[in-house]
Amino acid sequence: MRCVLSIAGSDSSAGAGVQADLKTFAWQGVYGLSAITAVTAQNTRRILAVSPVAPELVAAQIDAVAADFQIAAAKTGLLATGPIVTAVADALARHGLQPLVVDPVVAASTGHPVLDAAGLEAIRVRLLPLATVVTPNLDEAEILLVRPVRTLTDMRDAARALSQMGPRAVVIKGGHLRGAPVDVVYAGGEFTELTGQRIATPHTHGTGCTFSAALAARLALGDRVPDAARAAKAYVERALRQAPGLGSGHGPLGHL
Ligand code: PXL
Repeated sequence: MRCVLSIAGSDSSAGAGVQADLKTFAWQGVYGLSAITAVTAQNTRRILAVSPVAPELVAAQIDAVAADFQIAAAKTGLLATGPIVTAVADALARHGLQPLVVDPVVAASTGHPVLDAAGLEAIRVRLLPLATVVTPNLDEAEILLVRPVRTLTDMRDAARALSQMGPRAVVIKGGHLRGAPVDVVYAGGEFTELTGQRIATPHTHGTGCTFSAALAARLALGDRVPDAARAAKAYVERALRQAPGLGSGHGPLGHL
């Protein structure tokens, strides 16, 4: 069985973070490993607290599983601080963990800080050069590039600009576009546009984590980036349709 490592935060509501990743991996038929970077206290309404894990302990979790499992792909999610991003980048390089999906969790939709300024810069300088694919949404692309990314044309320009920062491929997710949610995939110098269906539901918590986890699983199973992105998008759409309707805010997806 292929093994995929999630390096991400714990979500007490289990809709995002490592919990979403492990459910996604299970559904995709890969064995999920995890290295927890931070513990969050949150529900479907908001994040109440984020406590980063010591960078040495984050590295120790990666070292422990890399010493004993053949890891077919990895993904990163919430990383919280500059020292954690650095420890993760060092560990990924030390173990040659590839392919690597970087989900740039630079801001939470609810506004609670999830990454410090040093962490943002370390994602740009240390993590993006290691990435097989980086998967920002529009807001995350704006924060990484420090410029507006609002239209399909902006997304194509942003994908080129982000690829200059080192990742082999870029997927900019268009879930926040007005109109049809089109994802822009830039891989091997070619664009692929994935047009999805907008699903009317408030239960969208963890869509970004779920997409990047499914993408990592598909890469582990041998898909090329555009096919992996198409499969991941289809999985998120299905999980949105099957959301169990839990909580009074933005509830979790139906991963299984
Ligand atoms: O979707 C970003 C995200 C990532 N990781 C964790 C989270 C969230 C958002 O809630 O809680 C642990």
